[in-house]
Amino acid sequence: MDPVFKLIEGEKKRQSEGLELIPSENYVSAAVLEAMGSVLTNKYSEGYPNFEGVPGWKEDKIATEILPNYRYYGGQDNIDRIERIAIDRACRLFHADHANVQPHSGAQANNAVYFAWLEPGDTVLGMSLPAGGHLTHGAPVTLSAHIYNFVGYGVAEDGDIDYDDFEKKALECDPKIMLVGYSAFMKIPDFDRVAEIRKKAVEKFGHEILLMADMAHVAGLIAGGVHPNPLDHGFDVMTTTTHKTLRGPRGGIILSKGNVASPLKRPEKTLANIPILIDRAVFPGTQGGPLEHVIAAKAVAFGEDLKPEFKEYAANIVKNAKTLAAELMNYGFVLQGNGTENHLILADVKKSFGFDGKVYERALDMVGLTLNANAVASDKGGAFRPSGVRLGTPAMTTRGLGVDEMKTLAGWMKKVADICVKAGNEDKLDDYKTELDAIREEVRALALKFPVPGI
Ligand code: DSN
Repeated sequence: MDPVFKLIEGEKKRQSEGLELIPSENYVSAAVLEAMGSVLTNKYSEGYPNFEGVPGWKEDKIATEILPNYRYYGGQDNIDRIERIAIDRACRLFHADHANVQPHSGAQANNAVYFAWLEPGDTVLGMSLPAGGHLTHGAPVTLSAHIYNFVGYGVAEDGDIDYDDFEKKALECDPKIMLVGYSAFMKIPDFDRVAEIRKKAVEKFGHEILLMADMAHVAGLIAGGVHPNPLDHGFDVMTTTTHKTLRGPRGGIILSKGNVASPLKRPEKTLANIPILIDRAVFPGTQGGPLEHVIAAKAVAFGEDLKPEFKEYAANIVKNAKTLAAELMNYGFVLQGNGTENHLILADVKKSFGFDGKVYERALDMVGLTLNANAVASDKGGAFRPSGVRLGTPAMTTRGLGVDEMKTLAGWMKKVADICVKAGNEDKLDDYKTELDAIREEVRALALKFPVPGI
């Protein structure tokens, strides 16, 4: 047997016997796995299906409707229908006029929006990386930061967006895009306030400004109705990954408001035409052949996200996160923002206990609890020795863990923190192997009671 398959078995065991606390990870259903591992991976389909009738396209027309398309290869009958189902379901989930379901990832989705709307040198106002923004929101190491000018806004003492700073910068830097999005932020953004700031900036600078939301972390909460939807609050575009709270395959999508039409003709660069500009920017602008097996898996996941039980799942994610945050604070963990309003928790372990996030990440790995070391606001530790850890509840909630288990989990996290205080650094953790192994066995026993879907 190819050793790769042995390693896949090893990964199944790791996932089954441990608990996933990384807030950007989740477990897909067996149906999503099946669509992703299908023969659709054999097909080339550069271009797009015809958008006529989407959204609201009736899936029961699958067998009869004739579907002209904008593709560069033949043999697209099934592919076109699958992609139309994915587009229609994505539009319904997020109240969008159009969805591009082809981005291979969230980074590809963001880069396509920039390419659709900006000229080289144009300015984007986005959350800075140390404040919780994403690499693609302007980190100097990225391609987009080489092409465009990014101005970063920060978070205030309470962990929320510093809206005064946002407004001041918006009225100074002449942005072409104002971007709300993040990778480590636990408040609910005030989308209306940002829309108001856009109005002022448009009045001042006299040109259209694109309002963009990167909701990769909370898209599932939006779909589940427990988080506001930026597209309902004046935003033009929303990007997201599909594998986090949305619980689909790894990938990205772009939702937008505006005119939906053939991507073959270059439209005027206006906000009204943003869906067409985005389609052209994804293909051929920044990507080649779409991954239709992944698009099929996105469609299946969106079908699951539209079901009533997904609303319950989204509500439970938040309930679990709030419980876990409260328990951790009782144990002396200092949390950025003093808790959470979504699925994500950022703990400043340096301030709480004196060790850094990397030591804690390593120690928790040893007991089967997986999270990631993460910078906190105004971190002095740098990217490799950050002061905090980031964790969240989407994956555990999928497995069915509830508030009782969150309390148990917080207890284990405190015990591991006490061991880290004694050990001081990673090299000394092995001296406490007996204590760590005892916790590992408890974690394994609990994890096995809550099976991973699809395994
Ligand atoms: N890597 C993702 C996260 O963990 O937030 C963002 O791309």
